[in-house]
Amino acid sequence: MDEMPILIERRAGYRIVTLNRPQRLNACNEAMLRALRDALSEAETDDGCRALLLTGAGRGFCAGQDLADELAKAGETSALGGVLEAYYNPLVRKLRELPFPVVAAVNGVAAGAGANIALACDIVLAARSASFVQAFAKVGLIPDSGGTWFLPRLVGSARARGLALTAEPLPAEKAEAWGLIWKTFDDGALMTEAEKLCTEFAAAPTIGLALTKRALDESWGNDLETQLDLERELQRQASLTPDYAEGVRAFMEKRKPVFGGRTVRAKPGR
Ligand code: T3D
Repeated sequence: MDEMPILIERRAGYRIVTLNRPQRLNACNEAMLRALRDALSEAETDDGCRALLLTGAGRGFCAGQDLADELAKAGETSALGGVLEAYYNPLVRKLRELPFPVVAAVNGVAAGAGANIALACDIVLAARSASFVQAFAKVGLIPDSGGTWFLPRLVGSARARGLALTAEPLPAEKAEAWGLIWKTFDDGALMTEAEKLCTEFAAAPTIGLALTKRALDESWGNDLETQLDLERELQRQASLTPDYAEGVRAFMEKRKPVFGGRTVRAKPGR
């Protein structure tokens, strides 16, 4: 029987999703893409899930599309557009929209769509031995899965073009120095640090974090006036959550706040 293409571990307040085709550096075949889609949807509908950790089994994070899979067949002009429409684009959208932080723990090479799936996560942590490769140029494709959107925004035009046009691997520490990712850790410490962060997120004011994700994402398309209006509206929503009341109360009482997360609902508008 085939191995499960992804593994899901349920922890207190968060889930770990592990891409699990280590013999192919966790390259995505159709079964994996479907399983990943279902895992994200399940996490979204579980109010007890307040963070998600995405990582890879073995020595790689994800080598992008499995080039040996039916999905990658060349020669049919509409085929790859259809694959993006059916799988990769919804995946990237979902990662951005999930109502809690998504942490990528990039344990090894992240190539092609695998690199850009990592960049679609809210926080990218990487092992010192990991690297990011916009491998598309080597096989005659363009960076997809949001690559052409994330790269220039994260590292600027010159570096985005260099990475995309040469497919040169970017080592994790340089990726951190360039602002492509959040932090790098020694290989042996990566998962401990990633889980520590998810544990913190699992006790955080989740609705406030979800609204923060939205404000940051929408800022790319907004001028300052529009963004100020958006901040006013989202802050109004945040201030109506019991977690805001608890945060202020806990501060005044000089104690640690106990946030309800996603199970708390905003009071009616005012
Ligand atoms: O449908 C569509 O195609 C549209 C969507 C496209 C999105 C994309 O992601 S296109 C880009 C696809 N990915 C790539 O082009 C990356 C291909 N892989 C590599 O360039 C290298 O493997 C790496 C730079 C990632 C790592 O190199 P290295 O030397 O550490 O490992 P390796 O020996 O190349 O790979 C190990 C094994 O994994 C090897 O299998 P083997 O020889 O031991 O049986 C290799 O063939 C396999 N593998 C790695 N990447 C893929 C793969 N098999 C299938 N597809 C892969 N993408």
